[in-house]
Amino acid sequence: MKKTLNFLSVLFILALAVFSIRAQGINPTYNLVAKNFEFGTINDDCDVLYFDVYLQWTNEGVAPNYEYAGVHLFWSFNKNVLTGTWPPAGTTSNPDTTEFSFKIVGSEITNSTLIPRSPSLWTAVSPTADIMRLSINTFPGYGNGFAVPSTFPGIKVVRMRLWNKLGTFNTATLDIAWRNKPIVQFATKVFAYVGTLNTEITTPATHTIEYNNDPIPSNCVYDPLISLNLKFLQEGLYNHMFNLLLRKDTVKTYLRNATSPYQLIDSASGKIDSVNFSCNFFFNNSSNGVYYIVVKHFNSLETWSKNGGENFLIGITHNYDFTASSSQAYGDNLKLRGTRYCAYAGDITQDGYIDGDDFSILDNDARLFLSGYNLPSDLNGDGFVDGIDFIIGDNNWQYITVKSPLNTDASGFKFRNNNFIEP
Ligand SMILES: [Ca+2]
Ligand SMILES: [Ca+2]
Repeated sequence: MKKTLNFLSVLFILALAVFSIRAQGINPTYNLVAKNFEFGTINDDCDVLYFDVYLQWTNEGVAPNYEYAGVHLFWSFNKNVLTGTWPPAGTTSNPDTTEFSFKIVGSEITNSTLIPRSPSLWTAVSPTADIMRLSINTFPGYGNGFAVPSTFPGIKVVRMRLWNKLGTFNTATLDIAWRNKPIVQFATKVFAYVGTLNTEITTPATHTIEYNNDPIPSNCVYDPLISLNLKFLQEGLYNHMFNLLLRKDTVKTYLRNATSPYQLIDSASGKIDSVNFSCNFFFNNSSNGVYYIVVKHFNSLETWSKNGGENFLIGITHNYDFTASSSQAYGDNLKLRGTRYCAYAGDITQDGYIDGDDFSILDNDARLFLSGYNLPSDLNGDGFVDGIDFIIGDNNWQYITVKSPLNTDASGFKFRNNNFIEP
């Protein structure tokens, strides 16, 4: 029996050894993906395109590991999206000329000597194509590469930025594609340490690009036409002793025509910063015009900008500060806290009135000791409905209403639907 066991043990150890030698010889497989294509603005609308390159190990449990050795990345693309003189100056490394910029602007690879290098643009031959290129970095040597993760989406090898410095991209399709084998010259290659050997493991079939190839700058044509830097405070969330907002809450901002019937033109959402009380809003569906700015927050009173509206121009950031003076709001409809003006707290029902209906909800929730995140009756945003919220709402329960040019009397006071102002 003992002999048999020993014999079985030897067999088992041999089998393990053979398996481990074989496993060490198995190449890792991977996905190489270019994605998250996004347009942005540096000097002109839509003059810059960003995208990420991710590498993910895909045969965990088959290959023992994927130790990164390097990647050499090439894409063909349509140079006609760019407006400068082609080819750009320099052929091997031209990340930043007066007309073009193709740069690495981010990476999750912590060892910078492993990030691909020398981004450049030029025209390749055999076959001819206009290309973007990232060169492989120095191979680190076995044991010095990092483990490529198998969890989605893998590691961000680089975030790239293609900037057309002369202005908005030309309208054309980008036609970006991996330049792959069997092309010999300037083809994408992927290397790993297999066992201890630096091994090329390139499999073009797993190189993909997640991009809707509409003529560019398709998702940027309307983005951003009008931008608004808004300063706004919610009375409930604002602690004037510490000059801070207790929470960064989402507010929704609307543009409405400044003339009757004050048609709704556009909307945008954003979070008010708890320290500088500001947020940038981008309106994609507006043209030049005079608009009222209307701000809504889920338990504050809807607040309109001052009488007459604001003049908005495409491409120019409009600044508006509701906190500086009560006169910044239509009908001076702001409440002073410390030295700053805030939107009234307490329109829990969001009907445009702070009144008994809201008070009842607060009263009821306080009796139930309600707690939680984003409760409409939690006016100060501390997670509890209690006496503090009553104090904040104090004095607001008697007829604070939205003031706007809509449904109002001459002072902008909002009527109920029956035009009756409750006592
Ligand atoms: Ca209400
Ligand atoms: Ca509270």
